Amino acid sequence: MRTIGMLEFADPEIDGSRKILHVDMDAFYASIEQRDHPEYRGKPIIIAKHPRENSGKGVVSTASYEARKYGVHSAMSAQEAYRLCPQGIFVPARHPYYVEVSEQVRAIFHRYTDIVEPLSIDEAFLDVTHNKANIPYAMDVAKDIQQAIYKELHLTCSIGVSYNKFIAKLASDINKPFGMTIITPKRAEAFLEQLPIEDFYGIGKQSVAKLHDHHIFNGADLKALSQDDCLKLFGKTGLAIYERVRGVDNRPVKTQRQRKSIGKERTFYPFLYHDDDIESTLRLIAQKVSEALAKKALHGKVVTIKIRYADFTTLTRQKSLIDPIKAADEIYFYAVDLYREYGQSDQGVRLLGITVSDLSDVLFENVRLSLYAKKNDKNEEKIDDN
Ligand code: TTP
Ligand code: MG
Ligand code: MG
Repeated sequence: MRTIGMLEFADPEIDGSRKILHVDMDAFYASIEQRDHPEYRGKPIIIAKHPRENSGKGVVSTASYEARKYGVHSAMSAQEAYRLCPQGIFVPARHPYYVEVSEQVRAIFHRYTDIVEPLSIDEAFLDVTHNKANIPYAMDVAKDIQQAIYKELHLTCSIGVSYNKFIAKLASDINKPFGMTIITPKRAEAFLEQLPIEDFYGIGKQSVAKLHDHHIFNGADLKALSQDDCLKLFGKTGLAIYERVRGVDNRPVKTQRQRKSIGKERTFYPFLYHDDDIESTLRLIAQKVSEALAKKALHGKVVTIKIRYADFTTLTRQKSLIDPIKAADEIYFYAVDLYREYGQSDQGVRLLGITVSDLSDVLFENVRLSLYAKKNDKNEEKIDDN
C-alpha cells in the first residue's frame, strides 16, 4: 500500500486467470493483393498509386515484406518509396474490398468467442478464457485461428497470447509474419524488464527523451520508479504505467456493443461566461472526440452536448443524424448548433462535454462523402488518399 496525499493505492497484483489473444494480419493490404494476383507473390508490392500517376502526392498504405527490405513502410510518401525501391510494383488500395476481407477474418474469430474487440481493420483482441470450442489452452485456440485464416482465406496473421491486452498486443508483433508468441504470467516479468520504454503505452515521445536523460531506458529502469514518481512524470496515465510495468492490465476485452459511445469533457475554474470561449472550447473537445473515434476506427450517428452551470444544474441535448460522422469539423458543427439553441453563457459554465454515440465501424472510409461535406464544398473529403 502506498499513500499519495490523501489517497491510498494498493500495489497492483497480476491476475493470470484470463486468456487474451491479439491477432494482427501480416502486411494486410499487400498480402490480399498478392493472394489475388499470383504474379505479385514474392515481389515488392507497395500499396499506393504510382507517384507518376499522382503527381507524386500519394502516401504508402503498406508494403509487402519483400518491399520492406528496401526500407519502404506505411505512411511514407509514394515518391520516397519509389526512390528506395524503383522495381516495386505500385498497387492502388481497394478499401471497400479490404473491409470485406476484414469481416471474413472477424467471422472466424466469432467461431471461438464473441468477446472480440476490433482495434483496426486488421487486428483485434479476443478473450478466449471460455471459448466456444472448449479448448483449454489459449495457444491451441490461437493455432486453430491462424490455421483457419490461412486455409480458408489464404492469408497469414501473427498472434500474441497472454493474460492481458497490453502484453498480448506487444507479443503479436514479436514473430511477424506468421508468428505466434506466448507470454505467460511467469515470463511477463522478464519480458517487461527488457522492454524499451517507448513500447509502454502512454509514454509519449517527449517523455521518452526526458527519461533517457535520466538513464531510464527499459522496463526494469521504469519499475524502479515509485507511484509518486510515475504520477509526477506521466500525469494521470502514471498509474496505468506503474501497473503495466508490473504486468498488470485489467482492462476487459470490450465488444462493439459495449463501446457504445465516446465522449470527452472539460471543467473550468473560473467558469466560462462568454460564447466565444465556450465555442472555442467545444471546438477543442470535438477535436479530442474525433481523435478518439479515429483511434478505434469508429463513427457515430448521435451527437450529445453536456453543459454544467455554476449552480451544478446540468443540461444535455442531443441530435440524431442520418449518416454517421467522425470528423472534428462535423462534430463541432452539430455541437455548437446545440449549444446555440439550448445553452446560456450568462449562467457561468463549469463543465462542457461532447459525446458521439450509436457507434459503428468506419466502412468504405475513403469513398463516403459526409453530409456536412456535401453542404460545404470546401470541406469535401478526398475520394482516395493514395
Ligand atoms: P498494420 O497492421 O499496421 O500493418 P500491416 O498489416 O500492413 O503490416 P504488419 O505485418 O506489420 O502488421 O496495418 C494494417 C493495414 O492498415 C495495412 O495493411 C494498411 C493500413 N494502413 C494504412 O492504410 N496506413 C497506415 O499508416 C497504416 C499503419 C496502416
Ligand atoms: Mg497488420
Ligand atoms: Mg494492425
